[in-house]
Amino acid sequence: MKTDLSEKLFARAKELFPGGVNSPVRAFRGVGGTPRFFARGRGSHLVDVDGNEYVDYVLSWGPLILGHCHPEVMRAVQDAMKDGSSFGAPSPRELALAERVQERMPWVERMRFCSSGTEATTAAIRVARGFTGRDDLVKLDGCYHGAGDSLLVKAGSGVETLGLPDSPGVPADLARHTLTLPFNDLAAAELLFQARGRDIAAIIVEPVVGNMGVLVPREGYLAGLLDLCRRHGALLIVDEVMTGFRLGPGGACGLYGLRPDLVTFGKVIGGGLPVGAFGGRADVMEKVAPAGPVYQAGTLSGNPMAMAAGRATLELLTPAAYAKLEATSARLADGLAHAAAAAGVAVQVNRVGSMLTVFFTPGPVVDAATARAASTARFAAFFHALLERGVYFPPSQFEAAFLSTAHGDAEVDRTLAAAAEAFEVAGRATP
Ligand code: KE4
Repeated sequence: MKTDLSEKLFARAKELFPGGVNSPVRAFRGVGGTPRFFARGRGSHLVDVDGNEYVDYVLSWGPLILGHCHPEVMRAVQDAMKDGSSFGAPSPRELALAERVQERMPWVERMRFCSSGTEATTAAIRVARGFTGRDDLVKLDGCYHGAGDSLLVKAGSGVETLGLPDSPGVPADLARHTLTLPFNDLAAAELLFQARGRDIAAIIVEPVVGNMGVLVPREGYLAGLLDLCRRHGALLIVDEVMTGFRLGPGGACGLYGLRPDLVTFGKVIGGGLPVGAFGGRADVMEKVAPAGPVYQAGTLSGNPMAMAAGRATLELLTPAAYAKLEATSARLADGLAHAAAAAGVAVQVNRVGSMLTVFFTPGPVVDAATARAASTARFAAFFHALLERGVYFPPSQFEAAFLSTAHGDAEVDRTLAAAAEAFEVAGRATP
């Protein structure tokens, strides 16, 4: 596969950006080699600057649930742009998206739009601290909630991929207020709250973890965290930046019947344009300025173009769309498991809805510790063998692969054919 221009651009990019990228996970540090520079996307496919075409399972790390350049999303953005890209003032389009969120999640009584998932989670934590008057935050080992200072402690995603236990630059005085627990371990959470519950403002959790690879919550785990928060006067923040509107119209909260105090969104809610959001209980959200004293702000928050992209996306996510996503994702996951078995390679395929991860390990993967037991060397070999065959998986063992409504049988067939050979290649790599 010719990658001359990607290599040339990457060399130049390193003179402009740290590591040659504008977000660490893009640098292929978890798999080695040269990241592809992409020229365009259409539906389920990407084309790189050297003209190579791929079935795309990154989908901009989740936002493009309808695939690249969906005509109705593009039209909605173009129509909005004709009226103005941003006003820095209220506009009807922000109400239109908010109403579609509330149609799907009526318990989100108040919300605030911002421009990224990091802004949303950072703000939700500040609101929880302001509402409770407490400083401590509990996060789960391996969960990633964006690059906010309080959250770069045992985080997943790029932090895990780069093997950075915690990020320098976060003051120890702040980091000590972030307490970490193993995911899926309710007993550990009970013990922590018995010892420090009175100082804990909130737990923040990825309801289905995507940033350690996909980790599925045990039966009753999420409800147990909510009950624990209720009993100790803390708030539960469910981070649906990745799962929101992907796992169904009600996200993971809809799937698991959860009604948290606060929820955060990103990715799909913006349909590929920069949108984040946080919201939930009215009595909590009324603490947010200017209604209350907890400050949060953003120049481009709720900008009309992004609102239009988000609204068009949510409206196109019909029951039929979710049914197709589920059927295609199930077929891919089953096919991958069979292909690995046929190649004699031990893998675990964890999937919820249209997000999945192939872990190169024989044992079940239920938390960060068992995920870390997976062979990153075999994953890297698998990743590059797929890439060479025109299939673009996320470049890290500790990320989720995503499907869109634009992925169909042809894409799954092509992927499974490539995977059959890629598992053979991975099987020859030293674990
Ligand atoms: P952003 O600030 O990147 O929009 O959102 C942060 C965030 C918050 N919460 C969850 C559950 C997330 O998955 C994310 C971002 N996810 C990563 C992918 N694992 C974004 C990709 C990147 O960092 O470049």
